[in-house]
Amino acid sequence: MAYPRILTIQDISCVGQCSLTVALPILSACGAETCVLPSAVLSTHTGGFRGFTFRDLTGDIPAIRAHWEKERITFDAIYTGYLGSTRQIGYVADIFDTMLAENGRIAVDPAMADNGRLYVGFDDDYVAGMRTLCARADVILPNLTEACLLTDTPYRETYDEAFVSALLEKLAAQGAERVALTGVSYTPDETGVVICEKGATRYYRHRRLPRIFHGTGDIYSSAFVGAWMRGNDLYDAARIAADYTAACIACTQDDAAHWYGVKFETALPKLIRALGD
Ligand code: PXL
Repeated sequence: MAYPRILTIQDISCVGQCSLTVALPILSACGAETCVLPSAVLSTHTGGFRGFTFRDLTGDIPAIRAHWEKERITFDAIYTGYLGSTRQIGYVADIFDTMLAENGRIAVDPAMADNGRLYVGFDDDYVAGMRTLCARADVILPNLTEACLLTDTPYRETYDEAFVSALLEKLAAQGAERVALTGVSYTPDETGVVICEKGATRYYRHRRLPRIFHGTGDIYSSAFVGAWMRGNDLYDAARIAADYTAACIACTQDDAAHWYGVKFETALPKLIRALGD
């Protein structure tokens, strides 16, 4: 689509290079009109900072949605990430029901866990709510931990292709027929994304960089949605997003002081070049 209007729903972590502070610039760089619905405002993200503030914006959402409906605003895509509460998930489902343009697309990044653990503040009810949202999406963008939680599968550090296939089958049975599963690594030097579309899977693998950074899932998902809405198929969107995320890590990994996120801004020209005209 030439100039899609995308709504992204996720938090504002004022400091930390994740969620809306990366989604907005990345989607804009992909050439999309980007509208935002902040799910919560935090002073920083929750991964490594102590004493962060958290203002849940769940209560504001119905009036915002109602105003948009009155103005007859619709979106070509709705892309959700980290949400403010379990109750908010129901409001996001209302937005799916009422604010999507004809043939509009839904992308859900369950953004609730990594490295085998739920993020601080989330619980089983949130996971159950996220399951219902994923069932409604045209594509979901979980990492391996989130896919395990969504399917009630014990998380494993080491696994094989059969384990990943079983996860994808369970997700499909729960209604998620298109999945870009991130952080899938069968060898120590490589990692990648498995793209599953109605039972057919493809693997895009790339070099694994030595440091793990916060916010890279959001960077990946934002670039994925931006590339997908420009007309790339799921595999090409995953490839473009994975290469961009790796470039963001590469330009940050030697700076020990920059521990809380990646310098995604400096790699934006690479993303724009990869997208082409
Ligand atoms: O990157 C995911 C994310 C988004 N928003 C907040 C977070 C996290 C991960 O910890 O804490 C507030």
